[in-house]
Amino acid sequence: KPFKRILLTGAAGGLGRILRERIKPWAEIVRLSDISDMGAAQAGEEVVQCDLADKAAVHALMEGVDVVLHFGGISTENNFEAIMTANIQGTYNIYEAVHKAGVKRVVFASSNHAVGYYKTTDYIDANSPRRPDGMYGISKCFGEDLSRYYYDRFGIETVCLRIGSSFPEPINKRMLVTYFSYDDLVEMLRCCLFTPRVGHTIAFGMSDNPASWWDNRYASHLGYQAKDSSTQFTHKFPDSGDYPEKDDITTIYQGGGFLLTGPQYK
Ligand code: NAI
Ligand code: 15L
Repeated sequence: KPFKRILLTGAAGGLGRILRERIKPWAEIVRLSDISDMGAAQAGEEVVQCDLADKAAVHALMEGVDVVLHFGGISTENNFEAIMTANIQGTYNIYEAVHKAGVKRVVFASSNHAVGYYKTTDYIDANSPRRPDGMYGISKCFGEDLSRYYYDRFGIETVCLRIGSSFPEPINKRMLVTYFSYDDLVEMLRCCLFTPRVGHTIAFGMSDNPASWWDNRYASHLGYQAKDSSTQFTHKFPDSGDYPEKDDITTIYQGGGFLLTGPQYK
C-alpha cells in the first residue's frame, strides 16, 4: 500500500464515517481520531480518542504518521470560544505536531464559508480575497493561512479543500450548486494525496454541477475530474421565483443559511 499510516481526524463525523472505509486501500494503517466515540478499531485501524485542543495528545497522535486528512473540528457556525478551541487551537496543534513528526503532507478540510460573503452572482477562484461569512469561516481562513506559513517556512505541503456541500444528496436549491458527492470527495482526496507535488494548493470541492460559483483553475495540477453532478436532483427543487431572491440574504450570498447564524443575529 502507498502509505504506512494515514491519520484521519474527525473520524466520528459525517464525512469521517464515510472516509474511514474508503481510504483503507491507501495505507497499511488508518489512524482514526475524534473527540467522540468511534467504536472499536477494525482490521488495519487504530483508534485514538482525543481533543484537538489537547496539545500533548495531538503530538502523541502524530507519531509514525505519513499524511494527515484533517477533518476534525466544529463544522458549523458557533460562538467564538468554541470555534477558537476546536478549530484554531486544534489546527495549530495539528501543524505543530506535523512539523515535529516530519509529516510531509496534509489535506485540510476547509470550507466554502471562507468565501461565503461573495454573492451567488460572483464567480471566484483560489486567488480571490477570502470573505468569510462567520466565525466558522474565519477559522477556516486561519487554517488556510497557517498551512501556507508551514509550507513557506518548512516545506510541509497542504491542499486546503474548500468543501461545498458533501452530503448524500442536495437538500435545498443552493446545494444544487455546492453539491460534492462522496465519490467525488474520495477521488479529490486521492488526487490530493497522490499528485507528486502540491505545494500549497487551495481547491474547491464540488461535483460537476450545472451551475458553479467557483473556478478550480489553480488546482488543475491535481488532475481532479468530477464524475457526479447535482443534475439528477434538480427536479426536487423546482423554480419558485427569482434566484437570487430579492432581500433574501440566504440566496444573495454564497454562504446561504450561514448568513443568518453569525453573532449579529443572536
Ligand atoms: P461533522 O461535524 O460531522 O464532523 C466533525 C467531527 O469533528 C465530529 O465528529 C466532531 O466530534 C469532531 N470534533 C469537533 N471538535 C473536536 C475537537 N475539539 N477535537 C476532536 N474532534 C473534534 O462534520 P463533517 O460534515 O463530517 O465535516 C468534516 C470536516 O469537513 C469539518 O472540518 C468541516 O468543517 C469540513 N466541511 C464539511 C462540509 C460538508 O459538506 N460536510 C463542507 C465544508 C467543510
Ligand atoms: C460547511 O462548511 C459545513 O461543514 C456543512 O455542514 C455544510 O453546511 C456546508 O458547509 C454547506 O455550505 O452546505
